[in-house]
Amino acid sequence: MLICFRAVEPVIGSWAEAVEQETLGSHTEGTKDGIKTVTDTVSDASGKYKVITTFKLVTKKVPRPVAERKKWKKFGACEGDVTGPQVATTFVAEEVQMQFVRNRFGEQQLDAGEETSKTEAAKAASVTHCRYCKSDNHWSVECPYKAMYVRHEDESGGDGAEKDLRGTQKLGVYVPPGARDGRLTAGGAMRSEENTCRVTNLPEECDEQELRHLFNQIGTVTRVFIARDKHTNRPKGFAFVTYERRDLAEMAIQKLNGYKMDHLVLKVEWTSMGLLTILKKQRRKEKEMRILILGLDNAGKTTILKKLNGEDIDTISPTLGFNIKTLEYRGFKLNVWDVGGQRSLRSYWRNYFEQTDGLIWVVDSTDVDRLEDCKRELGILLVEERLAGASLLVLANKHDIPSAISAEEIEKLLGLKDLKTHRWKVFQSSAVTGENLVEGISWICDDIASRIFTAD
Ligand SMILES: Nc1nc2c(ncn2[C@@H]2O[C@H](COP(=O)(O)OP(=O)(O)O)[C@@H](O)[C@H]2O)c(=O)[nH]1
Ligand SMILES: [Mg+2]
Repeated sequence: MLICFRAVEPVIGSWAEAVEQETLGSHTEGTKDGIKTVTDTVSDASGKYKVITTFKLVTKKVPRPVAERKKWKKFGACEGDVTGPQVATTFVAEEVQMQFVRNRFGEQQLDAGEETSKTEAAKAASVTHCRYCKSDNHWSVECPYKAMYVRHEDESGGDGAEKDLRGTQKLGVYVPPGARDGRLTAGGAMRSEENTCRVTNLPEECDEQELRHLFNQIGTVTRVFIARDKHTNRPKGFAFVTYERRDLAEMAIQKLNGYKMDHLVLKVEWTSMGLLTILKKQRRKEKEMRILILGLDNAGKTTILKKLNGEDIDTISPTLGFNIKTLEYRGFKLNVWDVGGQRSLRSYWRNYFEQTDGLIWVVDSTDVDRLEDCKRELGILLVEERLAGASLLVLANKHDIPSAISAEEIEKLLGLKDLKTHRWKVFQSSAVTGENLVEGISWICDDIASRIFTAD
């Protein structure tokens, strides 16, 4: 590797200049004590002069393919040159460290993020997906509920599907797995999560029979399920107990929560991860929307997001990376990304455009001086192909401040009237008072839903 450390006048700033001046006369090279001296005679309009360039020769180990590459035969204008880099056309500068903006899941990352937002981002970027309980934070093999699902799959196997509730053959009629083999009671409540309580802190020695016996003292138990390790088959310390009726489960929670079993104290509570929850969750997933909050820095994006999320808005510092929040609204799951708006971060915005259903553009209604900047940045976004069709909610924010200009004026100044490529609406808002935040979100949800979800 060659490192140039001195150039004698006239200074050749780059290899391009060197090539330009290459109407060279004589050219000599010599190496002494690890220093290579190249002497060229250059002629240009101002006359003829000598350029002496000295190089310190440094030997550096490189991977074999790189070394091999240096031996490749040259082509084109350099066809006659010897192999390896030529001083006239090669300028070795400092090494450039490459930083990848995608992680191993293919998700984009931002190097300027705060540590906390990085963790949040990492969480959000995680695509670990369990095919049993659909949770995002573990793989299928590690699913704590796997045994339960495997059992359901087993139970639903065979010809159960063709039998009706009384167990008789009834071909061509679909019977849900939960209702096969006569497992459904009259009220259809056997599997209902509503009648199920979760028992944790269960001693390892406790088996189904013992647990059923204990819980049967309250009322008829229709199902007991103890979670077991799939390799060792040892109990994992929690179980689900389903009663015939909800009031029995409620009573069990009252009576048996805190019950001493062997050396442990049982915890009995409503289940939060029953099948029904999972099914509901699954269905909700279909109602997921991805919304991006953008705007110039200081517009109030982070404050809006915090306010919507019911968080304290007194401690807000400029967003260096991004905040990701998941909000639940009217059965919709909104994945909202708040990306820093500083000029230096704007080029990163495009990393977040993928699969964006809606864009919330936040404007500081008191910052009239930057409205032109604001209009330009919005204009850049609206021609972005990946944002095509995204619903646009413009929040004319900080409306609680008397100097704020009206939403109509902002609409005019941003030139929204001519916008035909996106469905849009402007709301005057305040992240401090909460004015119109819910109304704005409601509008964007409806607008997105009308485009992307088919009727239930
Ligand atoms: N009065 C008032 N101040 C606001 C409002 N929204 C945000 N702010 C303040 O404006 C500053 C910038 O807010 P921030 O959420 O960090 O803006 P971001 O850069 O767009 O995320 C903070 O000091 C907020 O308290 C608002 O609606 N009214
Ligand atoms: Mg912010």
